[in-house]
Amino acid sequence: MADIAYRDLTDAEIESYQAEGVVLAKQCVDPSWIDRMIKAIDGQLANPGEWVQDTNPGSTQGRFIHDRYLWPTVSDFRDYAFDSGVAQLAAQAMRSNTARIYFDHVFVKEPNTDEEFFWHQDLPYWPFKGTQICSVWLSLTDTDLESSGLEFVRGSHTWNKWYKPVIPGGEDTELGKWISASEGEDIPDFNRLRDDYEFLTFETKAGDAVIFNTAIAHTSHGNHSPDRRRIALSTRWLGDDARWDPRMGTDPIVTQDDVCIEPGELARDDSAFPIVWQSQ
Ligand SMILES: O=C(O)CCC(=O)C(=O)O
Repeated sequence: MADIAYRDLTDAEIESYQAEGVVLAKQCVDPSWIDRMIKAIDGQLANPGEWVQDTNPGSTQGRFIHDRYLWPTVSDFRDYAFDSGVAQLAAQAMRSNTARIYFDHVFVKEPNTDEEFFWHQDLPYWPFKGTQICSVWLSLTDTDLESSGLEFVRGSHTWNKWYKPVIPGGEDTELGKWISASEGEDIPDFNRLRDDYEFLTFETKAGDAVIFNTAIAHTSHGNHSPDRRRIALSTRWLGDDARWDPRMGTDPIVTQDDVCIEPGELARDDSAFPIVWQSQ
């Protein structure tokens, strides 16, 4: 366990994460990770993994790509997950004694990409239950709302809501059909409910992280910049109270066949979900 944070979260940042469900943590990895991971991501786009989704393969404009679960097989992603210090930040935000890696997720929106990421919570897609589960979304390029920064419904992680996962446009795919088998209520179109809820959005510089609870409703808008790429690397973390819960429709990257724990047990499978950081 080599994970030593570039910096700690402050008490105020931890408090914000807990109350709002999300916090912007400015400059929280060594700057050398930025170029290294952009190169690794470009390598990944040229040679995509098993789980890639790509709206416009090969183009440098109008293209939204996401790829995930890279740390088990690609050394740069493994090094980032284990050595950049983001596990410690996740544990601090969650007030957890441990942070186990679940998966990593690359999101690239090339210039002039209209695709929005629909409103969603992450937890209904994942085979876990618990309150100490989060993402550390690292901005590798600068973002604002125009260039596809993230947007959140403030405090929605506390609503005790379970919104059904969807893959818009992907309903006919194997994965889309499987995901549509999930439980839950339809998520409201928060874009039409601007007066009824409070929203949070952040301008980020490369090296800033947005850390958010897996139950918070969030989206990303299009990248309307004519020339700026939007590149982010999100890592997904399990804290002390995360329990294995492989329901119908959850993400098939890790299934019951891949773990040595039973449904309902704490996610203490050191091989599938290794501990990257723990308190002394
Ligand atoms: O970066 C994006 O476009 C979407 C990010 C997101 O939804 C997530 O990390 O859960």
